Amino acid sequence: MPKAVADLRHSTGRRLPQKPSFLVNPTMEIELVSLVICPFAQRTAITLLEKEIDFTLNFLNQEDPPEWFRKVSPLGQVPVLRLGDRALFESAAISDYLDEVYLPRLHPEDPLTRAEHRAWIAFGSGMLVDLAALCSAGDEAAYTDRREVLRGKLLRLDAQLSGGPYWAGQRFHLVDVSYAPFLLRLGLLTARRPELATLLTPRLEAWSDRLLSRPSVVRSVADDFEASYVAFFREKGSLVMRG
Ligand SMILES: N[C@@H](CCC(=O)N[C@@H](CS)C(=O)NCC(=O)O)C(=O)O
Repeated sequence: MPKAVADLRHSTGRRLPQKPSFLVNPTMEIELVSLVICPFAQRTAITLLEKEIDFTLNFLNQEDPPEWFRKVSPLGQVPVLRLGDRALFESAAISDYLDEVYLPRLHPEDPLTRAEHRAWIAFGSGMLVDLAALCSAGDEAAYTDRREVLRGKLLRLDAQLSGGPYWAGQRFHLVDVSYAPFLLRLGLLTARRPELATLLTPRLEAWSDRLLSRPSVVRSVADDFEASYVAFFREKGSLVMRG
């Protein structure tokens, strides 16, 4: 097991005190089922770490997924969060559940603002798909096309940012969590293709720096994350990962 994975096991959960007891069984085992390179599962890991919830991280063997996984994950996707004898799939549903049950609250209290944050989280999910498409592009034309799609979306994102340091100002929210995996990957790609640095406006760059230095984000990936990420897309004939 990679060191970073073992490190994830140590923390103590803090639960909302006023919640009815049926919401949380204090002895419930929590297990995050992940894939090393999965940005959606990374969102879940960051959320668990931010809330200091005890959990075990396990990586799925995609070649031979266990029977229980096939049952609980209808699309065969991670993350899956096992909670005792129940299980959740879909990273946004998992985050919402964790936020309702564990402190600190990472969604805004105001319902309208919370809905706006959820909408931008969904927008960020689309950007994760766009980024995977950029990584999978096998030639310059496809790569450039994907890069420009991302540039347009990042400009939309820039227009949403507050004065910082986080999305909505001083407080860190789930919407910040949701973009950290994207920004981490973009940083790795920029080291390989320096022109990608032009995708980030100064505000986006400052936000990215702040998110990527957050301990929960640093600890949310396994030691072999970068090597696995490069290898995964290299196998697909990726232009960016070549060489
Ligand atoms: N909408 C899902 C997306 C999850 C997803 O795309 N997971 C990918 C890995 S990053 C996966 O498990 N892929 C395996 C497959 O589709 O067979 C979520 O937010 O949880």
